[in-house]
Amino acid sequence: MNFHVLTLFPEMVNDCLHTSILGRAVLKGCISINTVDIRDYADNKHLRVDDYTYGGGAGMLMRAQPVYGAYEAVEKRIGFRPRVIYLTPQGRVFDQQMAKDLALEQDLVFLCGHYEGIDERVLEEIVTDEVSIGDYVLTGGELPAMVMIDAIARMVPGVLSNGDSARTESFEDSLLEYPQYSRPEVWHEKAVPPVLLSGHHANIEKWRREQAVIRTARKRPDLLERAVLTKEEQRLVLQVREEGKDGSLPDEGEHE
Ligand code: 6GU
Repeated sequence: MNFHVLTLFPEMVNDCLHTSILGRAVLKGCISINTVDIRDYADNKHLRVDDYTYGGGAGMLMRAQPVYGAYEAVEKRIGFRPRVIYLTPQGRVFDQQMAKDLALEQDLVFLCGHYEGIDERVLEEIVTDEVSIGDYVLTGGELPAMVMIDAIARMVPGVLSNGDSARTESFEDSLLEYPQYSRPEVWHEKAVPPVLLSGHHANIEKWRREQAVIRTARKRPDLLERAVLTKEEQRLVLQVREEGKDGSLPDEGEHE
């Protein structure tokens, strides 16, 4: 998978995305990160990328010309019109399903805006998807682009070393992940749940699934609308709802 990022801050994006797991994925050839400096495509001798807005009002806008130039450079390089994702709080809110779907593309272009936005006319010509990462306002599209690239890249085959770890965590089956423990067996007088030391794999799987259901019911009950639960699991959810009614915090351990 090739990620192309059109940005005024290529070093910010490059440094971040060549670190840790994504850096290793680049070295392995599973993904590539191609940052394109929009300023390199400005056609005026001062390399200006921003300008005032027609009609007045506060703030500057990114000019259409250098943004289009940066886009054309990518199109020429890959030889077809790719999906272009514009990062904006006005877009559809990003989620795990979108990350999975986008991971199937060969090339993805991320357009990072700054100032008060980008001239509408270039957006009309090149943007195929508008995406937000949540209901709050950021200063630019770089952080959202990096958030999306991280989430998408880890769904690309070969990026995660353990083939399983992409499947068995939070949001799989619309459930949060179960609690996990490592050594020592007792820490600050808290013991690891005994079932995890039993070596009985069927019981361990059953316990983990129950914990995932309980956690989701407690922390993110909204996710359960999309989860497929057995009758027994639905009873667990009802139990958690009852616990919450007296205003006390439910005890994590009581369903072991
Ligand atoms: Cl994608 N961009 C900006 N600038 N702010 C945001 C956002 C995106 N998503 C949430 N806030």
